[in-house]
Amino acid sequence: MHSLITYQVDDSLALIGLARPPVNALGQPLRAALLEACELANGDPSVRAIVIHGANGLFCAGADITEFGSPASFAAPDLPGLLLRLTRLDKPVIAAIGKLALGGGLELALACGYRIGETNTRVGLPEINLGLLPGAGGTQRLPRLIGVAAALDMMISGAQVAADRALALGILDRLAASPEQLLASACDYARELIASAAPVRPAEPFAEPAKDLEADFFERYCVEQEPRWKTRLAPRLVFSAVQAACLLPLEQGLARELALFKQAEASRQSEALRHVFFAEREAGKVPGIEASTALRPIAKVAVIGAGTMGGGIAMNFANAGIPVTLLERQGDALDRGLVHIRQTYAISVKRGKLTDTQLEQRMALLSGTLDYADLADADLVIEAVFEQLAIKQDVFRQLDRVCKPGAILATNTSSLDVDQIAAVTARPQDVIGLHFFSPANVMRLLEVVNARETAPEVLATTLKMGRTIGKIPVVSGVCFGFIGNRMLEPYAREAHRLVLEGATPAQVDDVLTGLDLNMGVFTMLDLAGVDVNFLVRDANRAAIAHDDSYCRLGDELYSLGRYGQKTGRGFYQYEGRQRHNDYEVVALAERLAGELHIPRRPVDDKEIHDRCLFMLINEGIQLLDEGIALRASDIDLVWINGYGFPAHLGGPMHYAEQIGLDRVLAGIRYFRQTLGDYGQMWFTPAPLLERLVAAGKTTVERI
Ligand code: 3H9
Repeated sequence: MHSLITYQVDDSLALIGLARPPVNALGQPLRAALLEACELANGDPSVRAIVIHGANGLFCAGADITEFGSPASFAAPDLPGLLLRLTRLDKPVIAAIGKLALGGGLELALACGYRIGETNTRVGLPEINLGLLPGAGGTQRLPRLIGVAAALDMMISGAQVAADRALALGILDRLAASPEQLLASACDYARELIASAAPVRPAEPFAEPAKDLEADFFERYCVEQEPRWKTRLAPRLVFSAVQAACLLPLEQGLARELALFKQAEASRQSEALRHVFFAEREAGKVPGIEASTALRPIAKVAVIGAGTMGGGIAMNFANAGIPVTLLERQGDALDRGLVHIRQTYAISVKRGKLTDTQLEQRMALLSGTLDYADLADADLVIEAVFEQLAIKQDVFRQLDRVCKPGAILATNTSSLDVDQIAAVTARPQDVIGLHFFSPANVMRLLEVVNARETAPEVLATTLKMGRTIGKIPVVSGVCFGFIGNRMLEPYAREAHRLVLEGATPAQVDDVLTGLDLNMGVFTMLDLAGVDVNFLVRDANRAAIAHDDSYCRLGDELYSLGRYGQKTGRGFYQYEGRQRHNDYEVVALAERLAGELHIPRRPVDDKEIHDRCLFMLINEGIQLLDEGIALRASDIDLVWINGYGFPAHLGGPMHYAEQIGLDRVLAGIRYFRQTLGDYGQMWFTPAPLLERLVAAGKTTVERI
C-alpha cells in the first residue's frame, strides 16, 4: 500500500488511515492512494464496512491549497470525482474525525454515510476565507444533511464548529469519549451498523432542501448579508451554489457547484487570499531563529499606562489566562483604566460573546499598581505611555532599575527609534518594540520591532507570545513609523494634497472604500485623532516634510481644535458616529491652495487611486529594499491586519503585482512629470521598483 495511506483489515473492517503530515491535505497523490485503498476494501469480500481516519490523529484539513491555480488541482482522481465514487461503494463507510475536518476534509466526511468525532473535534467549511466555495459536494450535501439555513451560515462564515454543536446539528452521528478512543469507537460503530444491517447510506434528513424553506428565505438573506460582502465574489458564489442545491437534483447541483468552484479558483480574489494564507505562515519564519532557539517563559506580564492603549494591551493577556499588572502614575487614572476594561468586557457579555463568570475570571487576572517595584517579577513589561522619546526613555530607565534579569522590556511606540529607547538601559538585548494597533484588544496585527541589539531569543519569545494572544506578529526593522506607519505617511500625504488640488475628503475616501478598504484616509485620521497625527508629524517634521503644502490641511485643522470624531469635527462633521461633509473644510482647502499657489481643478477618481496607492506601494518596496521588512508578504499582512486593506486584494504588494509593476512605475513617472515641482519632489520611484521592472520581474522581491 501507498506510503500516504495506512491500510489494515481487522475483523471484517477495513481501516484506511490518511498519513500525509502535517494536515492530510488532499493533494493528487493522497487522492490516488485513498481511491486505491477504497477500491481494494470494496472488492475484498472479507470486508463488510470501511473506516476512514487520520493515521496521526488529525483527520483532514481539506484540499491541498498549494495545488490551486495549477493543473494538479483537478489531476485525476479529482476530489469531487473521488468523493462521488465513495458515495457509491457497496459497503458502509464511517469517517472517524479526529481533531479537524475542514473544507475538502469535511466534504470527505460528508461523502461517508456515517460520521463519528471526539470531544475535541472541530469541523468547518472555511473555503470562503480562500476566496473559494466548497467544491467537492459540500454545498450540495451539507444542506441535505443539516438544512439550508445552518449550512449556508457555516459556509458564509467559514467558522469552525465544535464537536457538541456538530453533533446537535447532525453533522456528527456520535462522539467518542476521548481522542484516544476514537478509532475503537468508530470500529464499534461500524460493527453495530453491520449487525443491524444498516443501509450503506442512511436517508438524508433534508432530502429536498427547499421544502419547508420560507418562500423569501434567499431574498431576505441577501438583503441582510450582501452589504457586508462588498465586492467579494466568493460569498455570492456560495450563495448561488446553495440555491442550486434547492433547485436541482443532486447530480446537477454537483455539476453547478463544480462550475462555480472553478470560477472562484481562477479569480484574482482567490489568488490573493491564497497568497495571504501562506503569507501568515511565512511571517513566523525569521532568519536567525530556529526551532531550537530557546524561549523565555512568559507567565507574568506588566503594562505601563492604563489608558485606552495600555488597557487594550492588558486585555489580550487576561484573555489568554496570563496575569497582568497595570501601572499608572495616579490612582484615579488607574481606576478609570480598570473600570474601562470591565466596561469593555461587559459589552462582550451583553453581546453573548462572554459569560459573567469569564468576565470575572479575566478581571481577576488584572491588578493595578502605582509602584514600579511591583514589576520586579514580571517576565514581560510593555510600555504604553505618551508618544515622546524623553518620556519613554525615562520609563525604561526605571524598568532597568526594577525588573529582574532576563525580563523582556517592550515599547509600544508607533514611530520612535527603539534603538534610542534601548540605549538608556544596561540591557539593550532585552529590549524590543511591540506595536499594537488600536483597539489593541481587537486588531490582529502586532508589529514586532527587532532593534539593533535585540537578542534572538527575545524576538523568538515575543513572536510566540504574539501568536498565543491571537495576534499576527510581523517583524519590522527600526525606522520612522516601522512598516505600517511609514507607508501610511506618503499615502496620507497624497490624500491631503489632493484635497488642496480640488478633491474633497469624501471623494478621496470613497475611492479608497470603493476598493474595499475598511475606511478612507480622512475617516481614519478623524477616528485616530487629527491631534495625534499632528503631534507625530510635528515631531518628525524636519525629516519628512519638505514642502509647504505637506499635510497642511491637517495642520490647520489641528490649530482650529478640530481633532476628529472626539471633538465632533475634523475632516468631517459628526453627529454621534454619523459623518457629514463639511463645507468649511472645502473653504479652508481653497484658502490654503490660494496661499500656496496650488491651482484648483477637478480631480478624477483614477488620479486619486493612483497617487495614493502608488505612493503606498512605492514606500513598501523601498522598505523591502532597506531590509526593514523581511519579505513583501509581511508588508501585505501589516496593511491587511492593521490598516483595513482588503485581504481579497492580497495587500499592497500583491495588489501591485496584480496591477503590474511596470504600470505602477509608469504611473509614478507620469506624476513626476505632470505635477511640476511637487511631482519632482515626491514622485521618485523606489530604486528596487526600477530594478524589478528593468529585470522583467513581475513579483515584488529583493534583487
Ligand atoms: C478546499 O478544501 C477546497 C475543496 O472544497 C474543493 C476542492 C476541489 N493545504 O496553519 P498551520 C500547511 S480548500 C496545503 O501552520 P495550525 C500550512 O501551510 C481548503 N497546506 O498549522 C503549514 O505549512 P508550513 C480548505 C496546508 O496547526 C502547515 O500545513 N481548508 C493546508 O496553526 C501547518 O499549518 C482550509 O482552508 C492545506 N489545506 O493550523 C484549512 N492546511 O509548515 C486551511 C495547512 O510549510 N488550514 N497547510 O508553513 C488551516 O486552517 C490551518 O492550517 C489548520 C492548522 C487549522 C489546519
